[in-house]
Amino acid sequence: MAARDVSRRTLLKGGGAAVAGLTVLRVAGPAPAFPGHGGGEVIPWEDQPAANPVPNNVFNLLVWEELDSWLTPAHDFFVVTHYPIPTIAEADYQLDVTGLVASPQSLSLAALKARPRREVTFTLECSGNTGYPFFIGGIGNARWGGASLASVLRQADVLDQATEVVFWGEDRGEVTIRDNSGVLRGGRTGTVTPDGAGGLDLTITEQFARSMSLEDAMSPDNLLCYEMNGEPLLPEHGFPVRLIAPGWYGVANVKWLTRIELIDHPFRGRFNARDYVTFREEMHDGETVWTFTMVTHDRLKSAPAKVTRHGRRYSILGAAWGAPIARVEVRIDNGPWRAARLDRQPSRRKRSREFAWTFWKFDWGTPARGPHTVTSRAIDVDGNVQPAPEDPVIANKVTFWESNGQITRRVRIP
Ligand SMILES: Nc1nc2c(c(=O)[nH]1)N[C@H]1C(S)=C(S)[C@@H](COP(=O)(O)O)O[C@H]1N2
Ligand SMILES: [Mo]
Repeated sequence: MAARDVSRRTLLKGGGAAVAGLTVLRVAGPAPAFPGHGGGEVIPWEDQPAANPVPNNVFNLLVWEELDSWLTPAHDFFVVTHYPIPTIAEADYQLDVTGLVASPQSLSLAALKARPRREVTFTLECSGNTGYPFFIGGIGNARWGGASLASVLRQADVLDQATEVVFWGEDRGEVTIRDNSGVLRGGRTGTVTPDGAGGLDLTITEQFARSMSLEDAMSPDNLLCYEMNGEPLLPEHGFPVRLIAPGWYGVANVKWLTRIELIDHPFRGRFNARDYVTFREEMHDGETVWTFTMVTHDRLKSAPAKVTRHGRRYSILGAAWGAPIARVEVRIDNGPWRAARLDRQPSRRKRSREFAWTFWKFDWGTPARGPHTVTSRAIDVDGNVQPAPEDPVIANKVTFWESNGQITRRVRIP
């Protein structure tokens, strides 16, 4: 389609006014703490998360009762890894831009740092967060610094037939795939073994990779990120370079990024096509059908963080994220929804470029002693409401990904 080709070329050459006018959001000054929310006695939730069954792959989870700063310190920021954390020496680091490009690139860390530095404050959430009883703290907010991905892609001179961009991490590990075809030979490195159910398993070493469309990759928000809260990335967060794709669930934010490959077909690696796929059982025209969708953009969500007591008065603090937030409402027990007060950061007026969580506060007054439930729901600037548990988008979902339904916590007032 001609119109699409023109806009695509405009995007790639950076010629359009829309592209020229866009810069990644800059946050001025130091990190706003938790303004006006200091002190008080924290009343811990009664429903504490279950023990973590995978402490090597998932750690540093946010403890909601301890939330006390708008930016999450890097050392406290949750980590999700699927393979062992690779060690990359800064001197050896190269980012290759390959595949369907006219000018392949090989960029050192120094070369990336020499490019104009961009910043974005973005709340990164794992799409599995709040999908499992142990996993309720897979979220953090940081100020990410780096170079524009779009400008590097333009420099590589992407060929017209390229449609998709694969981001390869340096980490890799063994994965076992069921050999449904029954004809796989195992390849050069893979091993085929009986799966115990009359079939065969193929075990291969797979490298972490995630793709997005070229159009999504060209978003001016995306960073080849080498800094977190003004410091070099920690090894567990992707040192020396990771992709930061603001507005996308964690899995798209590829750590230890060493290769960017332009291709002309959909990429079907583990993290696009096998893991991080949401299954729903839906009714279409009276028939039960299963739908399978890839985890992509963040979804509207909020959570109560903690209940605090000042003398006899109680308040509830929380966070909302995943979309530009207009309102947050709180429900105590089965009472009516009542408005919470939002904290607004100065940067947040440019609402379409809002990628950081909003903190909110609810004055509870002097609740009756005993057990209570606290539920929050966020409403975005388009009027969308964070779904209730019985909303079909949540109720029909059988996988734990994208669990953005309303969260209810339990607390006992002493
Ligand atoms: N190379 C690589 N990148 C990765 C992952 C990984 O295992 N390997 N995990 C992804 C997932 S699922 C999440 S939620 C985020 C977590 O980023 P963090 O560990 O810095 O919080 O990294 C993403 N990027
Ligand atoms: Mo994740």
